[in-house]
Amino acid sequence: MKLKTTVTGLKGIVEVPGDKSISHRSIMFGSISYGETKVKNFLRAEDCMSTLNAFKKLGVSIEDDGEIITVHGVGFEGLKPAEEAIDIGNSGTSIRLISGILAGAAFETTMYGDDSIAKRPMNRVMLPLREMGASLHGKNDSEFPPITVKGTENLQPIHYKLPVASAQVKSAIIFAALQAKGTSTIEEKEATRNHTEDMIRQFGGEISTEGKVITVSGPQTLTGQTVVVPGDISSAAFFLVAGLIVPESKITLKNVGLNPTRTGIIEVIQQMGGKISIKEDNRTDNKAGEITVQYSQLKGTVIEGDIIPRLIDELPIIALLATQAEGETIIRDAEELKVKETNRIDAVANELTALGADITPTADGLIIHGKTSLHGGTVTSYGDHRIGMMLQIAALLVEEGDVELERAEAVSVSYPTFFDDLAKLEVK
Ligand code: SPQ
Repeated sequence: MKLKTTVTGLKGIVEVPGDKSISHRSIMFGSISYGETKVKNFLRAEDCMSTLNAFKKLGVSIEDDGEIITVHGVGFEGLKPAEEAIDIGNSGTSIRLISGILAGAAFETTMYGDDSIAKRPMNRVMLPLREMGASLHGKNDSEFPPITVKGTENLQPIHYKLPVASAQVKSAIIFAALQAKGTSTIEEKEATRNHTEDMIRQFGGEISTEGKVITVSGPQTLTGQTVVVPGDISSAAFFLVAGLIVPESKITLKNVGLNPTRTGIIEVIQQMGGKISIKEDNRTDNKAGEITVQYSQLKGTVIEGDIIPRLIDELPIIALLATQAEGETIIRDAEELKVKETNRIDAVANELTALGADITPTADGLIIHGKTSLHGGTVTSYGDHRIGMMLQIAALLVEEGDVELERAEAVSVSYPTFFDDLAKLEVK
């Protein structure tokens, strides 16, 4: 696909679609609760549809009237064996969290996905879930999908120290712990997104967090709710950066989720001297608000430590931001980027270098020197939605030559209307 290039003065308002992490969990919590759950502003992107279709295969009735999704919850006990293996497409969140849910179901389920999913590590969830009594194995006894989960109605509680900072691993264990008889404790390496914990409380359950230790007792019974999904800050991030680096721009993002476990990018923008203002909307249950950014003179920074999980999915677009900042930006402690939809350290370094950036991959991050001007070329998303969207924002700065993006269709994994929303913004 030929990307839009040579843009100045991007202006307007974008309402980004619903949060991917919360949309997945709304279907999961709706299914394992009793009674009806209504989901408003559900993200109808490929990843979340994978979760929705997985629960249909597990015997849950789910309707979509085009506006509201209604999930007729069956409780953990009401899930039924799927007639065939479940395709979860490109979605790491689906395969890992559903493993935790199925750890308590006394039947066998196989889940598989695309070429990227076939390379995502699963030991991180398989080891603790086995310790709780479930049986899980990957392809040819490896840790890689397809994976088969055979749960047990006799799950044991666990005391587990997470070896990686991962909301997916934490959530898988929490879903299993909700079904185990007794109290489990989970110690995080660093605090990660807490949507699972928030939604347990919203659905009438109990869970407590003290520092990095989460305590949850089982078995618990949850009750269906209405979930209003806020806009996804990880999708908004592409327009935040576009507004900051395209000369003469001013963009407002409406209804963006502002859960503090997700807002690391806002702090980095402020640290780099970006012009950003936030108006919180106190009328909604989920913390959300309006964010406005303007073209800014930026300076390099260091991004490391406990902020990393709070912006992990934004690092590719933050790397582009850093190419337009004066001086050096160092990203450290981000080795988790290597096990996302693609190796995002290498993908970002290769593709931005191909467009003229000065960027060096390291074992746990990137070193970027700015400010650089970008030129045309042929680049690839590697089938990774966030790499594809980052490259389109990079292309906006290209004044000489075309930018051809291979595998552009990947953006539909999280943001099917991304190119349309960009096209709606006024340009000078
Ligand atoms: O679902 P998937 O494929 O893992 O998606 C990604 C993404 O960029 O959209 C990661 F590649 O988001 C993860 C995120 O990185 C979504 C997520 C969640 O909803 O719990 C948690 C993070 O993953 P992890 O492994 O750090 O827990």
